[in-house]
Amino acid sequence: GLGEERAKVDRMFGLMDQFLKNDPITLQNDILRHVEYTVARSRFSFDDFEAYQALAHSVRDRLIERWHDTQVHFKRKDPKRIYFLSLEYLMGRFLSNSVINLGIRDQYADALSQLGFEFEVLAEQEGDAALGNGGLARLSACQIDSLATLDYPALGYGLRYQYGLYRQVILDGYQHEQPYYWLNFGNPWEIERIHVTYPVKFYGTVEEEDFNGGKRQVWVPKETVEAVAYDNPIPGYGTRNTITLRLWAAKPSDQNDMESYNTGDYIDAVVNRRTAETISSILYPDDRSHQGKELRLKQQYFFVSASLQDIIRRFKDAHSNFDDFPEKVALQLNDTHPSLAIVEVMRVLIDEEHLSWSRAWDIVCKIFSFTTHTVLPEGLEKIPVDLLESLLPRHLQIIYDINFNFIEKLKKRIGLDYDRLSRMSIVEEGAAKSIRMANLSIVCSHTVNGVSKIHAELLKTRVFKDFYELWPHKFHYKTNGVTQRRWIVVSNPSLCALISKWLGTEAWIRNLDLLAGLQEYATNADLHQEWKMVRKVNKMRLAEYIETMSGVKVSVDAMFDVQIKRIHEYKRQFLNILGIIHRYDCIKNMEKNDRRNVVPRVCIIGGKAAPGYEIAKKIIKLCHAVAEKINNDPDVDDLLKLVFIPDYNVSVAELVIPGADLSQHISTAGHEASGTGSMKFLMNGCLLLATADGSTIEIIEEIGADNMFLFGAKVNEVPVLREKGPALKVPLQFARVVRMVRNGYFGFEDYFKSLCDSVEVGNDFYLLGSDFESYLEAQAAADMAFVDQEKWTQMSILSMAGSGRFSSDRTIEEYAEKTWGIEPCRCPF
Ligand code: GPK
Repeated sequence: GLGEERAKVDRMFGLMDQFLKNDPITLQNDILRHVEYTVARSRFSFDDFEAYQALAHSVRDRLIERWHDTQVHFKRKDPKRIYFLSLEYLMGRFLSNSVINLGIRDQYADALSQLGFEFEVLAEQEGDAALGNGGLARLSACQIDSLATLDYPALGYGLRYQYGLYRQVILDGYQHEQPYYWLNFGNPWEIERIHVTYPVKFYGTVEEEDFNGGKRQVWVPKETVEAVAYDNPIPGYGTRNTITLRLWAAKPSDQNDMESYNTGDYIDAVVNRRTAETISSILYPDDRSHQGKELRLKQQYFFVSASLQDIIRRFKDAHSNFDDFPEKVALQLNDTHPSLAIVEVMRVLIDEEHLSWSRAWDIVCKIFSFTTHTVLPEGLEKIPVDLLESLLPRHLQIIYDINFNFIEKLKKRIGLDYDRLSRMSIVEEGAAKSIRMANLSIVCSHTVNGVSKIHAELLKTRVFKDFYELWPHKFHYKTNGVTQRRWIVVSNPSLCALISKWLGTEAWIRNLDLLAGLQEYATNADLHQEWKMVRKVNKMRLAEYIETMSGVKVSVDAMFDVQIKRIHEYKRQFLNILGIIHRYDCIKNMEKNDRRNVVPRVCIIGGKAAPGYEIAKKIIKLCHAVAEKINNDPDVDDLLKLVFIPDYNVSVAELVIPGADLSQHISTAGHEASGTGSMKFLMNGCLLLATADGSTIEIIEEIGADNMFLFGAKVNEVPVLREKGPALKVPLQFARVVRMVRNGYFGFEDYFKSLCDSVEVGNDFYLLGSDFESYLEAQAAADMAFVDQEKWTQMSILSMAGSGRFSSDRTIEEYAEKTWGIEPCRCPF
């Protein structure tokens, strides 16, 4: 029986030891064995890529071992688990991160060098896992790393897109998108679980049927697709715990086409089966705007249905009463993308498990928490009712019922305030009726989290004001963080060594608050010297990359000024470029002698524009047009360079961030929910030039305004400035640089016209004009500070030393304790 089974597992657990050894000889044999038998190349002749593959398989074996142990341990302890539901993960490369978290990087480096290979060179053979767009997706990846490191019983669910985020190719300065079929060369970091599959159903009708003397609604679906699990083991750092990121792939189901096979349409039937695979084949490349497309809705439901079947199956393995569900299961909704999960839980509990509505509703209200990542209205998802009706008719009914109950209760609370009732309704009436996924998520979740303090304020006072007034207790925030494992240890090994040396410990890798211990050395001359050395080496590496990518030679003595992130009007890359034009214009109009006083700059911009986002694409083209002019102007020479880094992604970030002196986070105040790039720069000792927006406001609290270059309108000033409309004061310099673009100084005047129009007085929604003067002042202050290298180095050290709060470990601990109610479950040994 069960007791015997348990005793057997206990016995095996007692005997268990690390099976695979990690000394260099074992590792070498292991790599060669994989060259010969897994990669199927001769062990006497293989290239760097094949060496990478073999190496990756050797690491994979070690991941699998710990992953098995962790799963067995979780199963025995049966703790409450957190299920993290996200449609996007930007994991980047796995190799370096894995061996570092496993604690065997140096052993591998030794083993490889004896075979004549360099670890770093092989690591670069790996392509990024880019299953997401921007900050939201990278946040999921950082949080997964923290969940593993902090020993939480967590499981991340996602989709295994075959086409990841498109590759950005620049032709004549214009962005082109190329499909990124990333699985072309195999993926050693995943384990295909051919037996972990679930049917997912779509379309059909809802029928009424007799049940227990009454009536009930049943869904009779028409189409079935199979979901297959692909497990990606995620190792924690400094722990044996290795958790699962389970990504679903769609496969044709045999349940569909029994009939058509008999009609003689064999070929058509087989061809049709293949359309099932399209459900999980492509990542939508727009970050935030989602225009009610059927395929997108199919993806969302496919994801939700497979994940919930898996979660419920695991629950039922050990429990028989659904009233215990909230004690064992916490579901985290990463934005509204997975919010159909709410409806699906209701449907399964009522229609399949035969719970009453009120029992099911009780359970739902205890298990979901929701994090929102934006304040922009276009970021709030809406699903057209007619789409839902045809694809998921029973779900639509359930949404209507949830909404009916909600509105009835609401009327009792607030009376017949129809404006407010209609604002809060889950269903948006109008020509095209739609479902407001944010409203659904708020109504059904016990907690709504923002991603920074100011973001939560804006949610409470503007975006979700009505809901906040109704349920103030639901609204919280957990300021975002990033993982120091990837953003310092993996990407900046020399800084990592320096920190450990000066702190006398590596404990900061699991407890980033310890970085504050470096504050006392902020003026130490020896530290300054080592610090500058580390930074210079990183800048040289970046300079080399820039030269290969763009052909532009840059001097490492110049200030490296970086803005890398998705291209968006609210992030104001255009403001940056206009500032660069101003700088160029100043240099051109200077006496030759005065040019000696100019602080040399290398301006670096990188980021992708959504394929349909016209203005964002024009910003990319403008960057290239301006760069062409500046970089070829002998008057300017080394005083100013502008480079656009193509195809920005996680591994490009790992290279660029450690080499940056200054980084820009210059969104119009009140628009960046948090921003996480700034945290990565901070950890690497890069100074920030920023507006008081998102998490920057909290960074100021940690490192002090003196150690950064702040500018621009504050959150509360923005609406006041917008009110002024055409009466808004704009500096002459701003008008001048915009005119240069408009009049064709950089060519392409027709193409740039609409871009220029978007910042004309009266039209300048993101307030580039009114922030311009203060932006230039902040830039001038940065120049001044850079001239005094001791001062700069001190600010740089203090930036890094003040970054402890921005570890995703801190964020995840807050979620675990305050929102999810889960505890660590550490695998022994
Ligand atoms: C927010 F709404 C969205 C979105 O669709 N995609 C995305 O990347 C970002 N985000 C915010 O823009 C950032 O401010 C924030 O730091 C990040 O999500 C993570 O919370």
